[in-house]
Amino acid sequence: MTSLEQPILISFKLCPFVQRAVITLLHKKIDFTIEYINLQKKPDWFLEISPLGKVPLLRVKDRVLFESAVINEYLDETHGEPMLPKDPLEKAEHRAWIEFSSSLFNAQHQLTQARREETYLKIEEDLTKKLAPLERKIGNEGFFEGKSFSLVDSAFAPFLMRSQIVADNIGIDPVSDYKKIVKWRENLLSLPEVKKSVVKDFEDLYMEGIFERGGYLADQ
Ligand SMILES: N[C@@H](CCC(=O)N[C@@H](CS)C(=O)NCC(=O)O)C(=O)O
Repeated sequence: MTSLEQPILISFKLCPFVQRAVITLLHKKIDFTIEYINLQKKPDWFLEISPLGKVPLLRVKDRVLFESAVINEYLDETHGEPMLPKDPLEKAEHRAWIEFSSSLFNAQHQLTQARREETYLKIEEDLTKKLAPLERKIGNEGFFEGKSFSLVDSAFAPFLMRSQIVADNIGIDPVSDYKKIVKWRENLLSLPEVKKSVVKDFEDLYMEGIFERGGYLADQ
């Protein structure tokens, strides 16, 4: 594959939605180019091609794909072993959990922004409640289901990585009460496609962002 034919992923270093696509690209061993932009100062060329002004975008030939879940399905359908079940009912269920994972990113982001303790605790309580059905649903072997890495694993890994970073650096971990999710996190974070899905200084950048925002979490 020449570099001109390689997909180009338009990215932002801290974005969990971008990370999902990187994980899938790495898992499928697809050659790709990554191009970082500054979301505070979006380039004109990006605004011209991004319908929602959001990353990730995947440029493939003369087309532009947006929405991480859609990008991942495209990558899955065009490369290697399928990462979604064949059975339509099971596939729909996996897609539903991928949708669910996006709501966790939002809650996790809100946690890093909450200023007052009361606001923080309310968001944390809601997030913890949300994790209960996930704990019931997931398997006990370190993956969402069974023994192989699926698009659902790819979709949740960025949330799990960020929760581990906050646990390590601040000692707060809404996931810790859920034994299966903890095991799942441990396994996913040990996989090369997940480890290599972020820039080398990701942990520092993520923590810097939290401290710069100066919210409740930064004071712990
Ligand atoms: N639903 C989208 C969400 C993408 C998203 O929210 N990206 C954020 C960065 S993490 C973004 O580009 N924000 C820029 C903005 O909203 O102006 C997806 O799954 O791709």
